[in-house]
Amino acid sequence: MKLYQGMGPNSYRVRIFMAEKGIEIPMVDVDFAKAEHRAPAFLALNSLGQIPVLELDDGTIITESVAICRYLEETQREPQLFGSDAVSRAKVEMWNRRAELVIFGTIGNVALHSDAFFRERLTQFPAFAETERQAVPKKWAWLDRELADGRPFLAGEEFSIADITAGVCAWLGDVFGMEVPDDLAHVQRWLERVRARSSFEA
Ligand SMILES: N[C@@H](CCC(=O)N[C@@H](CS)C(=O)NCC(=O)O)C(=O)O
Repeated sequence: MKLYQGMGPNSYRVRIFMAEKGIEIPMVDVDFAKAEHRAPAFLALNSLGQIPVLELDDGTIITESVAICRYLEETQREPQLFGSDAVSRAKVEMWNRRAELVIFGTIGNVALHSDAFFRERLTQFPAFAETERQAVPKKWAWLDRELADGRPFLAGEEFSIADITAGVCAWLGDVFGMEVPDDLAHVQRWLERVRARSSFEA
């Protein structure tokens, strides 16, 4: 088994997930600067030309960070990062989706519509990037209101993949100059808790 990975939030999500589980597998670094993700050999692995990609020993290819994490969860149950019973699994799914759709999507749109790296991938609308940039603090404020109930992690009492996704959103925000506002005490407390985990150094 090996993981094709490199720069960016999605590879980071999978590396954190693996670190939480103590999984170590060979990694192949894909260098965007050398356009390795556009090389025919890589496109044969992932026709979208994106990382991360997990290649199993029998040649099976799994793309999409959450799908990769789900595979790893199935093959190594502990610690359980997708929930442990019907309710917690649903809550983790719910919060991972919310972190992706509400926060990741908004920060991602800023990057997609303003960063030179994506210029060839899509028609950029800088005004849309600016609107989305202004929306980011509101998304974190929404999360702050949610976390006001005092739960330690997004989906409840246990750390999960939803915290990995949202924690990586905070990291991505830092990279693009959209830090989590200081006055959001609940999100700041959660972020401190999550960032203190050694897995976030992955
Ligand atoms: N939905 C995919 C997104 C993967 C993705 O967008 N990866 C980025 C790096 S974080 C990438 O490879 N970008 C290169 C490109 O889009 O050209 C996932 O969750 O893994």
